[in-house]
Amino acid sequence: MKTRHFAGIPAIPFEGPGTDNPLAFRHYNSAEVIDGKTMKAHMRFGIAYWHSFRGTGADPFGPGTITRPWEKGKNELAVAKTRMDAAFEFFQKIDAPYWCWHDRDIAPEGKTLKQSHKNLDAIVKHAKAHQKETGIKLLWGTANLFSNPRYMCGGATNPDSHVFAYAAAQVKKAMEATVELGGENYVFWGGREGYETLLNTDMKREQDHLARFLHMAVDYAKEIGFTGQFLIEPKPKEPTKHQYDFDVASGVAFLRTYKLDKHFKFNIETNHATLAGHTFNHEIEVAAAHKMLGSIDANSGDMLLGWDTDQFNTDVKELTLAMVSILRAGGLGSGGFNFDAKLRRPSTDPKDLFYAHIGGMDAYALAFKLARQLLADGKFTDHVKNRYSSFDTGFGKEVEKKKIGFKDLEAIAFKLGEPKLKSGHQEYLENLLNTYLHG
Ligand code: XUL
Ligand code: CO
Repeated sequence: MKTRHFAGIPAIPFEGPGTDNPLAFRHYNSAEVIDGKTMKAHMRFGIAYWHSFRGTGADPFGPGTITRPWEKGKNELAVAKTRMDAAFEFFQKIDAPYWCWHDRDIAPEGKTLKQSHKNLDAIVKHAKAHQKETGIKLLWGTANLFSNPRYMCGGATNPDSHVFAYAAAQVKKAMEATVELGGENYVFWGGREGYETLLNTDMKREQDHLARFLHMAVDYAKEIGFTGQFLIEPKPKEPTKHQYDFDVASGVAFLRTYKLDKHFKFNIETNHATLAGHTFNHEIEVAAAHKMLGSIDANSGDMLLGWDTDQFNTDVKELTLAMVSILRAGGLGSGGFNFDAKLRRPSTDPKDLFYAHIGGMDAYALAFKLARQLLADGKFTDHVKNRYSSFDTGFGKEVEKKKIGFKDLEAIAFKLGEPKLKSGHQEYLENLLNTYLHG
């Protein structure tokens, strides 16, 4: 492994829970084999290029605080290449098998669309060489249809067909780049696909356009041989006041309405779930119920702030509950855990990038192990199964088998009289959960 950009920081070793080395894993042992698969293969961790290599710590009140030594020079393309060298050094040192990008994170936007395409081609070539050398793979690619002012009113939902065409050209190219780099998924997050006010918006027409756009992507995938999974990433708001892919449930309704459900699954992001007023594992359960659980954008929000803070998640309880739902659903398939998370503005030391990912990876690895144990013991599963057992036999079973209706049930209710209250035992279950987390 070449070490140049993070010279003072070694490849992060696994040292186990007893270590006091802050630059070591305590729970994520990438080589550990569980059920015939390494932890690396189970976890499928990905690094988000935009936060970890384009994030500067800038916020609406002040400029960036995080300056990296490779971010200098007039030739934007040359800087982009050096930045990518640093990124691959980091991916290797942190022992993550995947990375994820937006087109504009990895390559500078040119003065014309043609120039932007050319820049992307050059960078994709550079990335391909890095991937070959390191064995690091692309979890997913996506197009940034939200930063450039042309997309101020959306890409696929823009009222101007000219912008729609531009967005289509950009996604076409980003899909080609994803194929070129062997990407296993392609993501659509509609940051500005929504509206600010209905006074100027034809909502139905915009949603029709969005669906049309996604169908075009599906058609083009066939043309270029992209066999990866398409993913929708719901988020209720920010930057747009109301976004069309509000949450998983509204996403399912949208995809079904427009006959896109066979082609898409969900990329669920923790902080987007909480912004929608849901828990992370609620969103996972909704997607799993529809067999549409695709991938995870691993981060967390802040209970006291109402926006997308994109923090690294070290909440083992939240992650264990999420992992239980993911494992029960049969895993993520071609998806993975992508750290769509950024350093806090005052975290300016390159070591912070390592601490942040070590914490996130360790928390997920520990949650994975705890969830496996919890499921293997079967206590929660048995409890839930038992709670619904009156639907396993008798008239309950007939309800599920669609054999009886209101008249039969009225007769049964007359006969049985008032139902007895059956406790949900929530506090008992919360205590039981704590025994897994804290012994
Ligand atoms: C924004 C967000 C995006 C998507 C990719 O909240 O999550 O970074 O993950 O466009
Ligand atoms: Co995301």
